[in-house]
Amino acid sequence: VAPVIPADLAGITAKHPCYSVEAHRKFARMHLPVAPVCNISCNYCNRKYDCVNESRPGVTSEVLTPETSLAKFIRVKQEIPHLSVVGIAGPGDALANWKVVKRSIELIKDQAADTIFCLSTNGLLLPRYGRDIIALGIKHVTVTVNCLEPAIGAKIYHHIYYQGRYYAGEKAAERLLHNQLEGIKLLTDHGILVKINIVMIKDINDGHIPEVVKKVKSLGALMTNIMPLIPAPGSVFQNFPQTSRREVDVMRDLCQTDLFQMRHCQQCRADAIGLLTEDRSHQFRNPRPEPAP
Ligand code: CLF
Ligand code: SF4
Repeated sequence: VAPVIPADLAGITAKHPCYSVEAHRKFARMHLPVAPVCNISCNYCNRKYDCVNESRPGVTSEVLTPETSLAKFIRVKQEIPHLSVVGIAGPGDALANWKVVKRSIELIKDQAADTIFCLSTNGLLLPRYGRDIIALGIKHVTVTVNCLEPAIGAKIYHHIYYQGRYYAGEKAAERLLHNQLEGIKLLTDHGILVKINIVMIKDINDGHIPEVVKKVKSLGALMTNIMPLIPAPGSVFQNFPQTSRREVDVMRDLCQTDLFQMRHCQQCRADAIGLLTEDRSHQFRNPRPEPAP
């Protein structure tokens, strides 16, 4: 099953290295690590690392402001002309840091209107900010949906902070899952191309993933990206087994009869830069100050 891209978004999506297999060898993406705060607590996350919903456990990225984001974008664009996408994927949640994320996007858009912007989120605040995302002209959004049932969610999420309140256990999962599904529908109803990331965790959600895929398909999602759990040291799941490549492939094969499966994800860092297959973020970190005259 191939993803069905509406004609008006086919051109830009053909240049998006995550949404298009062909594009990932030709076009680069740049992540802006402008989102340090997170509003939920996933059991596979260790806050010393970037958001695991979209990254492999690594050393936390530097955090940028809107102004330093613009300066970094200009530097990267000069060095990497085939840069097509600016994405926000942490180190926390894009929507839990919405003001900074929005300002960063606006500043870059003013300089380079042809940039494709892309967001990754846990989805808790999608009902609140979905309309702002649409108004900002963002067409590509990734939501991590690991399950549909609060009983399973309570094993994956420790707690959430929502509208000034702390929720734990099934109550937390129920609110999160509800907002994720409502948010996905809001976005797809407005033509946003929604990709769903799913972290495959053995004996927790693995048997349930085909149902998740069917559900997000019914809400209009374009594709799912089933990713292996990589147990992060210091996380609740640190001693869980890493999901093998083979197990993930078997699940993707099973689910592809329903929905297109992304198979080239590199689980990149929140400050990744370059082609998906060659991260050049180290080249652009902490620029050396100009030598004194
Ligand atoms: Fe970044 Fe994510 Fe946008 Fe891509 S990454 S915000 S959709 S521009 Fe891509 Fe990296 Fe996999 Fe993400 S390979 S972790 S899927
Ligand atoms: Fe960590 Fe990302 Fe989950 Fe937040 S959404 S707790 S940053 S994995």
